[in-house]
Order: sequence, then C-alpha cells, then structure tokens
Amino acid sequence: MFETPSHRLEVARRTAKRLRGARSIAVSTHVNGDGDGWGSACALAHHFGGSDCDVRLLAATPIPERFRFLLPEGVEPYDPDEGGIEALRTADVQIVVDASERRRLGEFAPHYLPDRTVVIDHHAVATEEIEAALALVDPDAAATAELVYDVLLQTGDPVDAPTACALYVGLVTDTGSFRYSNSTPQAHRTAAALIEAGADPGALYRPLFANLNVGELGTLQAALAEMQRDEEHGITWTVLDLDASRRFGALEEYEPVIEHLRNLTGTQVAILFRELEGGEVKISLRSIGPADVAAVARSFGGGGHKKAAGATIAGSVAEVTTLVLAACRAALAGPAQTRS
Ligand SMILES: [Mn+2]
Repeated sequence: MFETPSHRLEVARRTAKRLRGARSIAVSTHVNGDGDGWGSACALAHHFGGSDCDVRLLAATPIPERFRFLLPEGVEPYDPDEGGIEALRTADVQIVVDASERRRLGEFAPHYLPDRTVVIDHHAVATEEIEAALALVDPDAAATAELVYDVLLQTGDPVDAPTACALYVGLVTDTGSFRYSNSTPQAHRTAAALIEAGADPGALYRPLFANLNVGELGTLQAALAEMQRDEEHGITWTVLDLDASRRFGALEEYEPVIEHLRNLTGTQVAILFRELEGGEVKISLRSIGPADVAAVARSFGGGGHKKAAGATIAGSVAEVTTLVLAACRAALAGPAQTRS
C-alpha cells in the first residue's frame, strides 16, 4: 500500500493547496532538462491544466525530441525569447522542478519572485539555493517525480494515465531503469502506484530507449572506434572531434556514449572529450571509484557531482587531453600525493 513518507507529508499538503488555488502556474526545469525534469513538469501540466488553471511550461533549453510525447496535447513549452519570460512573470505560482541551483534556470533565473516560487527537487541542497515560498526538497527521493506524485495525491483529484506515464518516465530515467542505488523501496512503491494509475512500462520502452537515430548510433560508433585506455590507472576515454559532429550532427545528450566507457571492466574514471567550434573542448567525466571528478572539473572551471562532472576548456584536443588525463591520474592517486 502506498504512503507518502511522513517527513514530507506536510509540505506536500501545503504545496497541493497552493497549486489548487492558482489561476496560472508556470513550470520549469533545469537547462538541458532530462526525463525526470520534463516528466515532472509535464505531469504537473497534465494534472493542473484545464479550464480553471492556465499551466505554462517553460523551456530554458528545448525539450528533447524523445520526451515530447509527454507534453499535453496542444501544449508547446515557452522559449525565454518568445514570451517565456512574460509567461513566468505573470504566473500566480512559479514552480521549479528538479533544480535547486539558480544558475541552472538559464535565462529565466532573474525573473522568479520568492513569494510565488515553489521548488520541488531531490538534489542535495546546493550552495546557491533558490529562494522559495514552499520547498519540497528531499534528497532521499529517487526522482523529483516521486515528490510530484506526493503532491498530486494531496490534491485529492485522481492521477490520470498521461500524468502517471510522465511521472513514471521520471522515475525510470533517474534510477537508470531501477538499476542505480537510488532504486529504493519507496521508488518501487511509487512506480507500482503509477502503473496502477495507467503508466505502461512496456509501451514506454520504445520511445525512451529504442528509437535511436543514425546520428546517435554513428556517434557511438565513432566514439568506440577512438576509445583509449590507461590500464594502470583504470582510465577509459575517447574523443569526438569536429569531423564526427559534422558527420553525425550534435546530439542532445552524450550519456549513452560515456556509459559504455564507464561500463568497461576495470574503469575507475571515464572521460569523453568533445571538440567544439572555436578552439574549445568539452569534457564529461564519470567516476565509479574513489576519484572525485567534480574536483577535477572545478580545476578546469567546470563543476558537477563527485561521480559525474564536466567542464569546457580552451585548447586543442591534444592539449586538453594531456592536462585532463594528468589531473585524473592525480585524483586517482589520492589527496596525499596530489599535495606533494
Ligand atoms: Mn532528477
């Protein structure tokens, strides 16, 4: 039987009350929104949108093609340049899902009013928190979708199938299809409730995972062909140069590429180097060992989490590769040796 964890019940109730009383709601997720961000935002749009309430979805960066099927019919997210900022400024309630850092709100960031802002998020509280009237933030939640479900239950209105489907997408993507360590009993209980409400896991497989295009598969092919390995330190990396992006186009996300490098037995750190126009290289770092790749990324002006981080660095691919590999080797050797 499903129950909202008691420590977040009261805030979920207050959030539901606030949303039910709103005439207009603006909802946004972080830049480069993922399945959890867009799933949570679309679920709110399905649930609250209707004759009594105008729900406006905001896209700090465009919604990825593979999540568009989650949008309510006829709803197109606002771009900041095309009415998005006005849509946000005039909304009774301004909701932020799956983001607790101001900088991740992109061009919308300066236009939030603290007394109208509601944050629903599962990231550990960031240094630069968004000021909000209500904040349902719980790092124990597997996905923001789990918290949105708690809120929707408190509205007293039934959760319909499209809403359940959008939330299920959030849970599936943030738990790596229930493979990561955040696949808690509560995440599974929420998933069960969503399936009962109409989410169809079998039907979601194709739009989420099995509709790769030639560009995505070609990029993967090019990345694997260039794969290199430092056996001694357990570092696996590859380079996607400008020629590869010209041939296959820029992808919306490179996670599947780096996931292959990370999954190679013996890998402690995986790195994807992407050459950009204008003499810069974008690096994505993943750690499955003791190395703190956020610290590595920060030393190059980037940031992220201990296990997943990134940066954009000026220089040629050869220069950047040498610098970043040296930093990763030092990070794997441990703090005592980096100090000396
Ligand atoms: Mn999330």
